[in-house]
Amino acid sequence: MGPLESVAHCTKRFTAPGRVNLLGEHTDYTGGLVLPMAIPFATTALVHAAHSGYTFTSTAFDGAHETFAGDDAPKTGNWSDYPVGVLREVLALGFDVPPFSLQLDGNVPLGAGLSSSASIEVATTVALLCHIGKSLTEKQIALLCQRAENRYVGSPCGIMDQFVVTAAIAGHALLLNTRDLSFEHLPMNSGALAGCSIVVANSMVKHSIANGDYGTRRRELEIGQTAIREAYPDVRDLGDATMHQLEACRTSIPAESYLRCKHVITENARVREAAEAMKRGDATALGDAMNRSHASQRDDFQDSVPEIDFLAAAAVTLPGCYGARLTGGGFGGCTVNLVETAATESFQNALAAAYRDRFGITPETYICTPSDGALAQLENS
Ligand code: GAF
Repeated sequence: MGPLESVAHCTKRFTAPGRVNLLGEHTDYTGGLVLPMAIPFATTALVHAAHSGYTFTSTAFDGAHETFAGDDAPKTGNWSDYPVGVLREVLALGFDVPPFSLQLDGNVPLGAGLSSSASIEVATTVALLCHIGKSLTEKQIALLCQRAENRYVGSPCGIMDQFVVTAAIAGHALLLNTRDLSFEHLPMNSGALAGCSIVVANSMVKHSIANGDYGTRRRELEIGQTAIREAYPDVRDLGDATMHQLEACRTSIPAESYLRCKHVITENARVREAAEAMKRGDATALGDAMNRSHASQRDDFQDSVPEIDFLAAAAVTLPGCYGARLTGGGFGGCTVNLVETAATESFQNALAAAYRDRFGITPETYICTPSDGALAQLENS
């Protein structure tokens, strides 16, 4: 996909989807691989020129209707921090931004690990770029949105969400190398995968990556990564590291760091396996990699919760399910399931009934077709 300026017919309403990650969790801030896809939930941004100031409104997010004028709006700790953060990054590029009013709405489930935040950031960026008549590539858009989240919102996320929300194309997963941002679109309809669907199960346990757990995991990984780099100067980051190297450093790092690094190193290998399985259309191998990924998150990365473990374990006992795992930042949110299309309805009903019986909570389940990212949606509009 080319820069935004290649889109001749800039409209005033812009959309950016959410995402679900099929595999490659917590690998996107240590130079690793990820395999997400965009989902058919989206944020819409409607931009109008205004006489003065910068105004952001929404009637959708958490039922709030909030208006802020200016990029110096106080941080609120809710949805408006994301577009304000984006505006600050657009201004930091030195672009002249005339006054505007931006209305944001959407249906990406909030706090569910489906990237409602990146969806808001990217929709805002695309709308503002059109408003000011400037162009950025998909990489620049993703990095700008990540900076907005890291610097202004204060959440230490990696690059996966912003990248896939910007650059995904329908019918495909996106294999992204987060070290150099090289990527490949992998079709999800070859071989047995043609008869499969992605079903997302929402535990309704909310998570936030701005709370301490995500940052703690990052610090634990950095300790292990530093030890490996010191012992093996050729290793740039955990994306290069091997289990042999980690084992050699085991006694010099805390036990938690060892486990977190073990997850990341083995997860990068599982992403490679999964990408090959996807190319062969091998649903069994893809599902198997997903199941092993969940076990690694539960036991080594330790970012799961009992509700999510239950959903993943129950899913794989149901007919037609090839694999199930925790998706996204963790500590709640959703599982992603690879299910035979013919079995999806019975799968959804049985999983929801089992979860309700166990926790007294009604989960939501969504069939997610791999969807277009923001730039492809713009081009097709
Ligand atoms: C969250 C973050 F925003 C991503 O960057 C990524 O680290 C993910 O958690 C875990 O894989 O979605």
